[in-house]
Amino acid sequence: MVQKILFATHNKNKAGEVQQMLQHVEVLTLTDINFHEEIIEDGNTFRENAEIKVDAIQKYYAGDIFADDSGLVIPSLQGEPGIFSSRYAGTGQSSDNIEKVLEKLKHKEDREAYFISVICLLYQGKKYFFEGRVYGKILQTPQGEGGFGYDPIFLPENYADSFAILKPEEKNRISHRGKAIKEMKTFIFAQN
Ligand code: ITT
Repeated sequence: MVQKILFATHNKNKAGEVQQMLQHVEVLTLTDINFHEEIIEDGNTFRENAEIKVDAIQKYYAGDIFADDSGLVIPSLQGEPGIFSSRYAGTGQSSDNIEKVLEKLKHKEDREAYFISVICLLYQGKKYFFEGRVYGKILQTPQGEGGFGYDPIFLPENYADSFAILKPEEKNRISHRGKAIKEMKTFIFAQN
């Protein structure tokens, strides 16, 4: 059984969600190992960027490591914000990213979108990948105070509330990250 795993992230919201799903495992983050450098995510895909994060940390940490690269994909905007989700508006502020999405969708009828999470896991020296997606729509205006990033404007399919209104357990149950983590968990358990 894995007792401890390093989640190669600087994002506290992601770390909180993941710790809730891996309750019997100690999930360390980059803060816990005192890694404060920026990792340059210059890959062209979520998968490449997830692997870049793991590779950057391998030299500093000897145990099992995983990284999540995730984002919001809007087909009617040619896939934007996609791999640029965290830096879409260029200010590092989620409210600005949301505003940019709403502005670009202003005259579009098609507001379909999905979140995707790709996890790269380095487990006992070998790399494995897991993916999760959740489909839905972009709301006309932000709704709710919870969650992070684009949560206030994302309405998951078959739900009446945005990700920022759903309880954290409910978001985890249906979210892109929740699904990818569940797959990783199943994989790790099967190895033991
Ligand atoms: P790390 O690379 O340190 O893990 P990050 O926030 O930079 O943190 P990403 O490069 O994977 O992570 O960018 C993901 C962005 O996509 C994130 O900052 C949000 O803007 C958005 N995003 C991903 N998952 C989300 C979720 O569950 N809810 C809302 N927005 C999400």
